[in-house]
Amino acid sequence: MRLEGIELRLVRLRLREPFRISSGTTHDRRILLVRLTTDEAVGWAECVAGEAPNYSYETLATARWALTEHLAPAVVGREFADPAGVAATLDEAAKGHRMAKAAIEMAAWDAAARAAGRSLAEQLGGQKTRVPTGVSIGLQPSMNELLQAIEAFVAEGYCRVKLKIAPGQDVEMVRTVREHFPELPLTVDANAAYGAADLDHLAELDRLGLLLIEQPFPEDDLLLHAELQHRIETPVCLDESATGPARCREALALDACRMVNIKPGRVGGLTASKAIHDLCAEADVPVWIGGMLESGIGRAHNVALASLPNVRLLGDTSASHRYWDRDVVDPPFTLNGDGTVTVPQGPGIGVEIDEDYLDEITEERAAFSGQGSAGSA
Ligand code: NPG
Repeated sequence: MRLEGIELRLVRLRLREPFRISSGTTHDRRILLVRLTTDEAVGWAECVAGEAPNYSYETLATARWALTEHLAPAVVGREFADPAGVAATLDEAAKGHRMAKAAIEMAAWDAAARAAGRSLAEQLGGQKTRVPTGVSIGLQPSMNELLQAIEAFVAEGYCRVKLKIAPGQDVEMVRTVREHFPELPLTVDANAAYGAADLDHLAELDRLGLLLIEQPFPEDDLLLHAELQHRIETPVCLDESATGPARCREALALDACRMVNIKPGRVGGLTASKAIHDLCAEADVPVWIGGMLESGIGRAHNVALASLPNVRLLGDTSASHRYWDRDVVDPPFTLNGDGTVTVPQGPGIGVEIDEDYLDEITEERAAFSGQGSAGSA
């Protein structure tokens, strides 16, 4: 495919409720969307970087800079055999900046699938037509509000709940939740909020029947994750640390985790996601698909990826209504009666982009064409 043009659009979407993790709170999502044109089809994707560098060093501002100055110019006007070729060229153009790269690479996957007349799920090798789905609940102001939130999501049909934890809101909080919901499939996520001094304390979570403990320690500390994993039976799961296939291989070799949360936006796109999926499958390590409060565009990519066979755990691929009053795709993602989300079967990401609504919420746009010129509209 010849990559003819890229349009970047910055949109603002208001979350129905603010989302708080150990390192910060998100109220609105300002999302950079990529619309990529090839000689055969158009593809869409979104950049998952947030406004503050609290989840990762990448932000909306760094992604925009990397996309504008280095990544879009490196691929526009060039011919590629497949999206993996786009990923390789992006890697040659810049180190790091995986969230920025993923936005282009994933749009290339959408375009390639549309050009082939296949769904993105099929193009990726996915087999499931529905994926069971969990929900991630942000830190709540009080125990009561947390219990009520869990109650409401369980009543809606979510089959697994992920709780955010942070120092001061951890073992006791999870124990209370467990007492109220003895059978609920439950996970916890610390977003790297703990250190070596917390090993004994975190080991107490082992008795609470959790499916996994996600990213307790800083991103660059695989050894500390391995130390916790050796002390407990609950699987340790990596998110922030799992930056790509090589890092995942290291983590598995060190027994630093026994499960992996794959977020295509975090690892540079769907090519790297598939590689992580495959190497975990070989090691018999189950994976699941995380979420970054995506619009329906990023959600469609995540749901397609969740249809792969080694995605054996429920992900944070919740329905549109969990996040937005109105999503940017049609139809929006909804929760089926059995707690699943349907994997779109139409070409590419398989949902229509609501361009009228996008126009309403667009703050800025910039275009890159084959002539290498960048212009704003
Ligand atoms: O449902 O998309 C969702 C949110 C899932 O908890 C979730 N995401 O650390 O995994 C995370 C967390 C997150 C959200 C991280 C926003 C960064 C920003």
